[in-house]
Order: sequence, then structure tokens, then C-alpha cells
Amino acid sequence: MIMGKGKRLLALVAILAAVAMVAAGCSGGGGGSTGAGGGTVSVKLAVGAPITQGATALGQGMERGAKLAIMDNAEALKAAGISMEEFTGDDQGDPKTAVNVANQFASDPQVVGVMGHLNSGCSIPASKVYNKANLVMVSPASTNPALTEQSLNNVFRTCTIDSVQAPFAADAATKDLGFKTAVVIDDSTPYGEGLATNFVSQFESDGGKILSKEKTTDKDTDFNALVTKIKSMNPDVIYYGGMYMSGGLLSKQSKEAGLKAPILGADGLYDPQYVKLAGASAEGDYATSVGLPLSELPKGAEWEAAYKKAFPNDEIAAYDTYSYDAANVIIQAAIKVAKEKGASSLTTVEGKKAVIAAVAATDMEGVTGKVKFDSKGDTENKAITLYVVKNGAWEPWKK
Ligand code: ABU
Repeated sequence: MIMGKGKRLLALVAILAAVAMVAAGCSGGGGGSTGAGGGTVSVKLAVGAPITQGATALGQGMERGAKLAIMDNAEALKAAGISMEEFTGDDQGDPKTAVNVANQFASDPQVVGVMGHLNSGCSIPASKVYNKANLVMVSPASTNPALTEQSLNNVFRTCTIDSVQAPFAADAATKDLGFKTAVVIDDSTPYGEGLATNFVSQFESDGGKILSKEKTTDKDTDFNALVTKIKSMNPDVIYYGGMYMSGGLLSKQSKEAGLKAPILGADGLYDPQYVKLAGASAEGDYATSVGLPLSELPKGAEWEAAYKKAFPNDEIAAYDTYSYDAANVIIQAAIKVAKEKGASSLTTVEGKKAVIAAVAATDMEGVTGKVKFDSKGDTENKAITLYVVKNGAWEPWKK
């Protein structure tokens, strides 16, 4: 098409204006573009996790899960007018730090949702902050039942809960492993206490005898006095409600003191770091974890190959798949809202409320299996696997 001088000038002005609009949307400032008009709106998928302190092996895995989910959805996000970046807040596994992180996320309009936190003791107080900000939260790993018993409409999780996990362990202990007596220890966190309570009640109802209930803290590293006390009781098994950092040391110190009873714990122990910390003492220890082994999941092999390509130097940690699915839930919700209301709505209260509604309606086949939430925000996937340490690695024992 041939244009006169005046028309060419007008066309140039129009092009410059369009370029300026797109640039505003891509600048990281968020609110400058409409998305629906062809610009791209910059948003953040927040990840609340322990990165430098606490259960860092699991927390760093959560970050990788979120990054991979964003990479895998790059085209769909772009088509919906969304430029999404992963945005980590390091909660250090500490409830007060988690609330600070939550406030930071809540005050940032670009944050469209939070994948996190890992520790139930962090997720529970942080969830209240997100609720006030109309921000969706999907935890991949916080298993204490109390998280979803607060009647908060913005709270979901892709992992099942400790009132499923701990009774599964108690049934396996009494019915499959033949343990008749147990000492139960918890680390005084909501997670550890919830596991202990649920284990004790099922172990006793199965006919087992609890010899003693003991308390430690999640920061403890010296269990020698406790181990001496437990040795005199000679239990068949020690149930430990806590994380791998302390659990690995408990295993090492108890076996070195001559205790024969294996440690039995939950998903917080199910990490290669547990075996590294306990060394040879870990042989024969047990842990439940949520879901099925990756090798048995229909999408497992394909996902593992993509993960290894993206992160060739990292081991897959217990919650990477659950984090991937949790991030994907938020991403799919953001795409749906962007298509219905325009991508720029994602930075508004109305858009954030729509994201919560879209997450609540999730019904998808994830890497971990079906991802669908009940009215409380808990997953309908209640699979649990019991693992044992054999030849220096966790391997499945019972599903
Ligand atoms: N479920 C493993 C992470 C620990 C927690 O729920 O506190």
C-alpha cells in the first residue's frame, strides 16, 4: 500500500505508541498494559520455601518444580498475554520469617499466587495473610490437617494430610512389620505433633502399646540423653514426627548407642539427606511419603526426563512433583482468568479472586495423578507409600 507523507507520519506515531504500550507491560511494573490489547502483562508466581535454612533440600526442590512448570507452559502463557516469572521468598522454615515473606508477597500486585509453603508451621500463619490479600495459596507439602481446617477459601494443597499418612504408618507397623511396642517422639512443631497424635491413636487401636511419648525440638542435634532413656524401654520401633535434618541424627545416635529399633517417620524424613546424615545407621529405617513412586506414575518418566534436562545437576526431592503440580494449578488458573477478563486483571483484586475460584475448580491430570480439591481445599489424591532404606537409598516397601 502506498501512503502520502501525512499518512506515513500518522502511521509512524501509531506504531511508536503501540511499542510504548508493550514496553510498559514488559517492564516488570505490571500495571501498565492491558494484555487483552496485545501487550504482555508481567506477573509473578511466588514460591514460599526454606532456601538457606531448614529443610533446604526440599525447599530448593520446590523452586525447581515451579520453574519447570513455568517453562513447560511458556507458549500458553504467552498466548494469554502473560509474562510470568518465578519469585522466591526464603522463609527459612521459620514461622515468623514466613509471615514476613507472606506480607511481601501480599503487598506486591504482580504476585498472582503463592506455591508454598513447605512447613505446616509456616503455611498456617502465612495462609491468613494471603487470605486477607485475596491471594491463592497452594501448598505442595504442608501436611498438617489444621491448614485446611481454617475455612479459608484461598487455601489448597496438592499433598495429602497427616491424618492419612500417620495411620498408614501405624497400620504398616502393626500389621505388616509385626511391631508391638513403640516409643513416639515429636519435634514440637505442628507437623511433628500432628503426626505423633495420629500415629499413637491408630497404633493403639491396632493393639500396639506406646511405651513413651517424648518431645524434642526441630533444632535439636544431640539426642544422646533421650536415646539412653529409650534404650532401657527396648521398643520394637521408634516413631519420629519431624524432619530429615534431626531425624537423620536421631537414627545415627540411637544405632550407635546400641538401639536395634528402626526409626519410622513420615515425608519429612523421605530425602536422600536423611541417609547421608545417618550413614549406615539408616539401613532398615522407614518413612511414609505422599503419593506413588515416580516410576509408577503415568507421566513420571516423561516428567523425569524434562526435569533432568532442565536441572542436570540436581536430585529430584520428595516434593518436586507436588510443587510442579501446585505451580501448574496456579498457572492454569491465571491463564483462564487472563482469557476471560484480560491479563491485566491478574494484578487486580477482582482478578485475584477469579484466580482463587479457578483453582477451586481445578480438575486435571498432574504428574502426581489427579489434581482435584475437596470443599476444604484438600486433594482427593490420598495415595501414600512406605519406603525403607536399603543399600543406602530409599526404596518403596508398601503402597
Ligand atoms: N510434610 C512435610 C513438610 C513438613 C510439614 O508439613 O510441616
